[in-house]
Parts: sequence; C-alpha cells; structure tokens
Amino acid sequence: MTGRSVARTLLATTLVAASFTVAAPASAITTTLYDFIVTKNGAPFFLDSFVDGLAPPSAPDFANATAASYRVGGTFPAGSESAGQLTVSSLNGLVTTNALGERGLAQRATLITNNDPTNTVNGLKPNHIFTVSALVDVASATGPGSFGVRLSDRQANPLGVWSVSSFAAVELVPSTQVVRLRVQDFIDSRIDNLSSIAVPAGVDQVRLALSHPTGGNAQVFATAEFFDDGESLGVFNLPGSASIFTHFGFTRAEFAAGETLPIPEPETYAMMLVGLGLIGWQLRRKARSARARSLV
Ligand SMILES: [Ca+2]
Ligand SMILES: [Ca+2]
Repeated sequence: MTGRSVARTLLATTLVAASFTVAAPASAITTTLYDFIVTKNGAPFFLDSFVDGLAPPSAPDFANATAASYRVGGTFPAGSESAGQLTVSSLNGLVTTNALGERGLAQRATLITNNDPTNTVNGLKPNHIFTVSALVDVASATGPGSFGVRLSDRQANPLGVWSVSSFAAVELVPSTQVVRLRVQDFIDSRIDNLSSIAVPAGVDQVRLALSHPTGGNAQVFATAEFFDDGESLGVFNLPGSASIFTHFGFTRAEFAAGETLPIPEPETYAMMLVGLGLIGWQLRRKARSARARSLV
C-alpha cells in the first residue's frame, strides 16, 4: 500500500464510521398493526388484514378485485407479517427529513391509487368521501417517535422522483401516550400539531382513522377508537381538522412508523471534521503532485 492509498483507506473508514454514527438510531419506534382499511363513498375500497404472510409491498386486491400494491419506504423484512399482524419498526426505515428539515427514520407503506387529478372516478380525490384507518397495538408500541395513518400529497419533482408535499396524519405517540392530529407541509416548511387526546388507562388497542366526509372541500378529520380487552371505549374525535389536497388534486393513504434522529453528538462532528481535514490534505497533496507533474 502506498502512503496515498493508506490515507484514502483511512479517510474512507473515517467517513463510513462517521456516517454510521449519524444514522444509527438510539432506539426505534415499534408496534403491531392488525389491519389497514380504506372505505370510499360508503363502500369497501381496500382491506389488508395481514393474513397471507407476504409483507408490503405485497398487498391483497382492492375490493373490486383489481390487483393492489404498496410503495414502501424502508423495508418490511421477511417475517414481519404473520398470522394477521404486521410489525412496523422505524429500525427498518428509510432515512428521511421531515417538513422542518430534521433527519429521521421512517418505515412506511403507501397504497398506490390513481394520481391523475383530472380523473374524478378512481383513487382518492377531492370529490370523494373516504376514510382510512388502522388498528394498532398500543400495548406493544414503544420507542421515540410515532406511528401514524396518513394521507399524503406528492408531486413529481424535476428529477422524476416523487416527493411529498404534505401529510395529514393521526398518530399514536407511545412515549407520551397520546393520539395527535398533525400536518406536515413540505412546501411551506411547517409542522402543525393541531390537537391531541390522551390514551385512557388500560387501553390495549386503538383504531386511528382519518376521514374526508364531505366531497368538494379539503377538510380531513381524525378519530381514535380505544379498546380495552377487545371492548370499545367509544370513538373519540380529535379537535380541529387538517387540510389535504392543498397542493395537488389527489391523495394517497399510508401508514408509517417514524422517529426523528438525534442531532449528531459533538464527537461525531469532530470525526466528520477529521474526515474533511483528510480530504483537504489529500486535495492539497493532489494539487501539489499535479503541479509537480506539469513541471516535467
Ligand atoms: Ca400480505
Ligand atoms: Ca387492558
């Protein structure tokens, strides 16, 4: 190994170590999902009860027998779907940024539906009445961050990659035992926590639901139905409403487990600076040897 390749290996190792230190979560938000349901115009539209052992992106057919699939962020490893349950964990998530630009990890599954705003028949559009919900295990939910059912607006950016423009979400936050209604707007760089309600003591499961009950407007409402030993304690409305269709004329239903990653520790910055210093040293060396060569 030449001195330069040793330096390059050292540099690569340092940068890899630094990036691992930044990305590694202290812990993860984990819970279990029993179903994911979309109803539209008063009829079943989609129901996944996680019974065939094939985790997302695999999905059962739509209610009209058309094949369905999810777009997944992160991965759902083999074995995450079993016997009517899907394990969700931000540990298997994708590194993302939220609407405020904070880094996070999110494991999500978005049900692929029609995204043509001029098509007013298919998909989930402003003229449709629909509800999306998921039955979630409160008892097993742990970790920082939240698990949520969301409606998203997305657009194709100039790179041809679909980027999110906003989320309306109803989320379980295990660390504080609340359910909250939250909007993330990636175009206006805003996160608004609109309201929250406490999870009653003894509750084992919650059905998180978002509904768009009036065709023609943008308002979405959230409810939480709590269950104790399989018995419903009732459906609770979260105060306020979120807006969807703010930027585009369609939405898609999804579920996600997400956490914000901690800001890197000072020693991580120190390692990154060491890495940057090595790059600078290498560039200067290169420049010197290039000058030396040009003299020959
Ligand atoms: Ca399945
Ligand atoms: Ca109980």
